[in-house]
Amino acid sequence: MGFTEKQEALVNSSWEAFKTNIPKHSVLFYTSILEKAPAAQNLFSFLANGVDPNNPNLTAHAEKLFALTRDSAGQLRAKGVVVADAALGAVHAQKGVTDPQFAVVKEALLKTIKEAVGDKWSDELSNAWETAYDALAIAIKKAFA
Ligand code: HEM
Ligand code: ISQ
Repeated sequence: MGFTEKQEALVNSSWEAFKTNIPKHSVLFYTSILEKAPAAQNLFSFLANGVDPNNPNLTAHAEKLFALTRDSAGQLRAKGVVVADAALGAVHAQKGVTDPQFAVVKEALLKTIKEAVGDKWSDELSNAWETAYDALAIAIKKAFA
């Protein structure tokens, strides 16, 4: 079975939960990434001063990544496939982003969603985000060529 309406609804409702406190959730997101991949601090200009929730650049980048993953769930449900902007592929190709880095960001995203939704968390919810993220990551990597 393809990506279902229910999965899309789970992603959309938890995206709303994420948005209720973007600074807080962004801190967990970046902290989780840096725990597993300390070198990521040098990749992102907006982490130069550490994980500062008052840095609007930091929260805007996190919000963008979550928003694109949420859009990816919508594309999956509507069309069964995710297409990424060529520009998105180009940025990551230029930075030489690797599969292990995609995995680190995914784990941090799932952990953050878990915090954001609290007792609404379920395996089904987590799987829906994971599926949307994986499809988006594949789309970004395709644009690498
Ligand atoms: C830039 C999204 C995965 C590293 C960007 C940008 C977007 C984006 C939209 C453009 C600038 C911005 O608005 O942030 C995504 C999405 C991902 C993903 C949706 C996963 C599905 C990764 C991974 C890494 C990475 C795994 C490596 C750890 C970067 C870097 C930039 C960037 C270094 C340039 C940042 C800068 O301008 O300082 N990404 N990204 N991205 N991304 Fe990603
Ligand atoms: C990857 N690409 C763009 C923005 C990001 C923000 C936080 C973590 C990873 C990211």
